[in-house]
Amino acid sequence: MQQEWLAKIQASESLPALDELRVHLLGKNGLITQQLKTLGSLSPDERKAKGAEINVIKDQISQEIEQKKSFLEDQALELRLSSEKIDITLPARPENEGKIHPLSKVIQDITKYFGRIGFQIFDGPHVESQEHNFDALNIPAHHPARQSHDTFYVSGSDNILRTQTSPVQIRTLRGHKPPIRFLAPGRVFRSDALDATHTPMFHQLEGVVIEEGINFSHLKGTLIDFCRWFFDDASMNLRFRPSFFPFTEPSAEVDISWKNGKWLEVLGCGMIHPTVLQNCGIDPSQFQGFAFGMGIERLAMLKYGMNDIRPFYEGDTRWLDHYGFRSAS
Ligand code: 2NM
Repeated sequence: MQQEWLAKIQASESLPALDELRVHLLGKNGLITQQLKTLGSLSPDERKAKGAEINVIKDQISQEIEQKKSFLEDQALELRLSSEKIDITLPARPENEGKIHPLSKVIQDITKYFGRIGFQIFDGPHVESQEHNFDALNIPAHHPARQSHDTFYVSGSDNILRTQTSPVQIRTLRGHKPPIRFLAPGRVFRSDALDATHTPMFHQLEGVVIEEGINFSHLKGTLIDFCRWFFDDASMNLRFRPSFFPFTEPSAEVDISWKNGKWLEVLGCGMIHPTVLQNCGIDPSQFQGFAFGMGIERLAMLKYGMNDIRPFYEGDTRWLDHYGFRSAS
């Protein structure tokens, strides 16, 4: 019988068939189990001899079943592996792919450039105190920028929506000892006229360098090289035009010479006013610095040839599909 069952185990062709055999032989009511049950009626000597004999057979059958089982399992796996393989040379099905928004792309590019030359990035709240947004920046109470037609006031408090990202500079400079270089990109809010180039919320990116011995040539070199990199034109001409900001002295606006030979303003900058440094606990006789600021939407529109700012915030995926970018690079 033992030879007969071993042959059947060998011959079984599937895991369920093998399991059926196992139950038939070794299960609760299996043939071998039944044989073991007959031992009770034998004399002690016979029981010992027969018991040993049956157990040897049982072990052999069990072992044989286990071996066959792992053989059949391997076979099943091989079959799956060969039947489920895919042809990776087939072209991918067209999928809807998300795009990087032009604002994100411009911020990524600018932070990449300045990141390489040691600038950190800082952030701050959109709802600000007037002290951070105006007073500390040397913008006095009577200054036009402070009048309500420009500024959004938060009702029930003296707070406002920040009109520029410079309050981030104030917070950062009060919390960190110079030397320091950093950028503050983010949303700003102004109650402007609504048209193709103005919305009540837009994005700015400002940068600050404060170190011992920083002067206007550092500012010029940095911003000229940045503009040439950003607009991908190594021989681009730039013009620094004298200007005024309450928080910088001297101040300048930077124009780039555009395709049609026209000058286009792209950023504002200047040497940080000693009063602003003092307001942040920095001694202007030891540390000097420059700062600059630019409008992200304006840069994006110039670089990518767009003429309307409003679709930036409409969330129309057809627009994003056209103007968006495939990945951060
Ligand atoms: C600009 C133009 C010129 C500026 C100044 C500062 C601070 F806080 F450091 F004084 N932050 N940003 C600045 C200077 C911004 O934007 C057109």
